[in-house]
Amino acid sequence: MDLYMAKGADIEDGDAGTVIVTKTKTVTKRPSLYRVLLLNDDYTPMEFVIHVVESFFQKSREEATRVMLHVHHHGVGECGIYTYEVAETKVTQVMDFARKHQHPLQCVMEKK
Ligand code: TYC
Repeated sequence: MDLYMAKGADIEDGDAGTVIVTKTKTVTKRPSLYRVLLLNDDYTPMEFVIHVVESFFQKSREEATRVMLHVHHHGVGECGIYTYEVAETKVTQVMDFARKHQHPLQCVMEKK
């Protein structure tokens, strides 16, 4: 659903001596949201995944442990919901960090 916001009246000077009043309507679209997901694998240490969730997704150690265990048991789990650019940045940060530490951890985003 689009949101319509009425802006103020614009006053333009048209033909000689004629004042034209126009109204501007701004259409504001709410940004699409994306889930950032972690995928399970058999090799990435649990402690590493907890650290990733804590440090890149601003979760408490308790919440990060809960997310890690959910992924471990169900194969996939949500770390957070963000606008496109933020979600993309999180995915890149996690993938770069996992590669740097030679873990096969996978992080993906999906449109809500
Ligand atoms: N399954 C991994 C293990 O037993 C732990 C793990 C959890 C790996 C979550 C990835 O996204 C993941 N060491």
